[in-house]
Amino acid sequence: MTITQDPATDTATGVIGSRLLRKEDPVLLTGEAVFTNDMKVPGALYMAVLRSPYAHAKILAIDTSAAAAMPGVSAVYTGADLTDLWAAPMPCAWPVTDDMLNPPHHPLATDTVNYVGDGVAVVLAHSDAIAHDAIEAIDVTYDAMEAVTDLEDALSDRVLVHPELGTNSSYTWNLLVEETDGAVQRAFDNATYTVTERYVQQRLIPMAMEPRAVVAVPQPFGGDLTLYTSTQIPHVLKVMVAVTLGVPEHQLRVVAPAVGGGFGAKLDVYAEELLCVALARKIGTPVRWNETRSENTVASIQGRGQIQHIELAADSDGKLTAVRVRLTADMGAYLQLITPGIPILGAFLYAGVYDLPKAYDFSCTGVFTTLTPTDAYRGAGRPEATYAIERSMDALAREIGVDPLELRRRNFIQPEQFPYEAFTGLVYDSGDHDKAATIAADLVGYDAVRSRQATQNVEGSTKRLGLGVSSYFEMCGLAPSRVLASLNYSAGGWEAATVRILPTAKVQVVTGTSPHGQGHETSWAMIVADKLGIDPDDVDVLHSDTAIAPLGMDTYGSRSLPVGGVAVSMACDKVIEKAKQIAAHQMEANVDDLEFVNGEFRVAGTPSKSMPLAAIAFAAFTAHDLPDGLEPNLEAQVTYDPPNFSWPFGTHMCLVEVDVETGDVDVLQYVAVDDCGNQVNPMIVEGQVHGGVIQGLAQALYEGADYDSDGNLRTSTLADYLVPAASDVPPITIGHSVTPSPTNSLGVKGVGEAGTIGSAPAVMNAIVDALSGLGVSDVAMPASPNTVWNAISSARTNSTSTTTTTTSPGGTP
Ligand code: MCN
Repeated sequence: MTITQDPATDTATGVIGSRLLRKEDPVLLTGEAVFTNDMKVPGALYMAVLRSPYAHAKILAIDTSAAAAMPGVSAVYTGADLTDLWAAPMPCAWPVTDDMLNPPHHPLATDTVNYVGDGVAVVLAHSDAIAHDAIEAIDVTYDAMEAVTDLEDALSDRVLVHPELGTNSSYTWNLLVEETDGAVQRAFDNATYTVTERYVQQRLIPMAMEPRAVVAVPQPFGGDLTLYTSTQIPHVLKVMVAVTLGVPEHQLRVVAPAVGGGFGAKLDVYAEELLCVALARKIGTPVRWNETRSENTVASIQGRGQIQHIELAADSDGKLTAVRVRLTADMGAYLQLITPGIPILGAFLYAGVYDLPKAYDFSCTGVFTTLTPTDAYRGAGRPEATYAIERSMDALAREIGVDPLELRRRNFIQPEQFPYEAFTGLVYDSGDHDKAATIAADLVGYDAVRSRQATQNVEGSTKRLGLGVSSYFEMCGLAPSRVLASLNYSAGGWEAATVRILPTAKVQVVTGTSPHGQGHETSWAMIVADKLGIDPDDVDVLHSDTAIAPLGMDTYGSRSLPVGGVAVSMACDKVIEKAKQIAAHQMEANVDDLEFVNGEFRVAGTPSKSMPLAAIAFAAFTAHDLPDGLEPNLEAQVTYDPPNFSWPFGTHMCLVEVDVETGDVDVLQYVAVDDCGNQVNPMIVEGQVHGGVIQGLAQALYEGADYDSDGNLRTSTLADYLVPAASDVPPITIGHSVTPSPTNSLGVKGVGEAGTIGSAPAVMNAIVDALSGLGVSDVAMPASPNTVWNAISSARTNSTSTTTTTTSPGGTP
């Protein structure tokens, strides 16, 4: 990977901004980290889940007798056996409309199965192997029904997934913003240019290195229970388990041990978590479950799954005058934790980074199918929105006959317009899109590539160069909580932090974030070290255990730094304020005369009179000589509800060479320029961007959950579902600009999803750019050689049956 840094902004002098190696890596790299599945729990019973092989079927009978009689099997339960254990259906925390339809969903199906992988029965046994053998011995009689796998067919209600609802549509959510009534239609009527595009966001299967795993351990005499689980959301999960199972919340502890990635798929409340807790309580024995890789492909949520219709209207200069979007979003068989809200998260981004007047019309219908439920996957709604606007901006550029980068520049929100109140009413905190685009263009050698293209993409050449551009906003750190309430989102947007200076001046930080690969232990230690003037090695970051960190909103949506990290910084400020009172008292100085520099309090103007933080920490511990009324000990807690979202942004560019004879796409160069405000640790930022880019690139070129018309997943192994290997990853050049956020004291914005948001449209725009000279105006994702070759062939067929010739700035006809 080539790393390029904007020299004007590479000015780190303190701990913040330095490229500190991650504190969490040695234990991971040496295999010493303890993941849920590594936990030794004497006496635990292993749970295995029998899953439906049908996408849609009635359960006529279940015979568990043979399984129950197998040696080593402790119990077998069907859905009907366990109905008394559920105090409430499985939770959906985002009822996006008041009339949203949400069929009751329990951890095991009882009458009907609604997707391949739906749980039907469980076995508890003395080993994992016995449990898996025993589920094979359960005999289920099904009456198969027609599957519903096609989104548009689902919308027609021809076959109902949940007949009791009377429709497959769960909800329709609208956002119409018009300066005056009819502004959108008028803009389209008066437009010089319009484009109408249809894109398909294929379903993706999140592939964390660690599949899910659960261990539920009840205390011997009833009462408390500890749930260890590979989750991103121990705090949210605790509340949801309490509500769904009727467990007293104060008797429940949730721990996320080392978690090997989540990418949104572990931001959920899963049937297996509820089953393990419910069964452990029922029988008073620890119960554990490990997801197999093949289960992971059907029993954990999937991402994306949308059909997008987008229309742009533009004036004679190519300035956008209106955007209209119609989405059909695949919910799958049931609504999981935030399934319905995912496309709504994108609703605010279909005008991208452009200065759109109040002429925006968005509508989304969430539709049930007989497929695995969908939910958050890295970017969650925002990559989809960015894909649609960025692909259609290229279509508009072709329509006008202007360079795609030039068209973007004509439409960018300008730096002086920030803070910018968007047509949606949301305020974008800060930005400089042209700067990010210019850095990207320089890194890719934009003009030189365009000339190479003109020379290379001549008639008859079999290798075509294409250059794709994508500019984006990443809407993250969603807050304040009352704004989330206006979207019907059931959780808050705040985060909690405690900073505790121990008697020997070592520091404990307790955070409500729950890292699973993002490096919070390092980043939070850096923030504290910078603030307190100490060594980052002297800071220990405690997280992901509700007994240690009882308050939190967890990790997702690139929120942890702009909300949780800022809370840590604020807790440092609070602890310094308390320490200052002790220092003033002990130095017999006025509090207002003290300054805190490099870890010590000094009397302003009298540098010889100082007291280090370490001395104050010990004084706070002994409490022998504190100011009257001041509580002993040096710790502060903050719960921070930010006043606004944070808005990272950037421009990605991708250079490809497409072999028109085979459809093979070779990514020659990838440039990602991301601006996430001030960077706490540039190395972690680059890692996040790098991983994110590869996930977007994977959607563009390789990955897709492919189902047959009966609802069977055809890509259920890693031989069929093409997660890119290291050798598939092209050279990635990372650059960045720094535009601090004015919303928080650290000036930071999140970055965890940026790479994924920017990358898929950059890659696909590059492919279409390479082939536009051949009449290709769209290629579906994933752009496998076969798909690309078919797109070329049908364009050739069309061009021989018409006299129209298509031209583009990128290609030669
Ligand atoms: N960071 C920084 N300076 C910035 C922005 C971020 O140094 N200006 C650092 C932060 O301090 C933190 C990391 O970058 O160490 C990511 O911070 P942030 O952007 O706040 O994102 P979160 O920590 O909230 O992570 C969530 C995000 C999401 S939504 C997905 S999905 C995702 C991702 O992070 N899943 C991941 N990155 C992942 N990385 C790994 N290894 N595994 C996953 O499952």
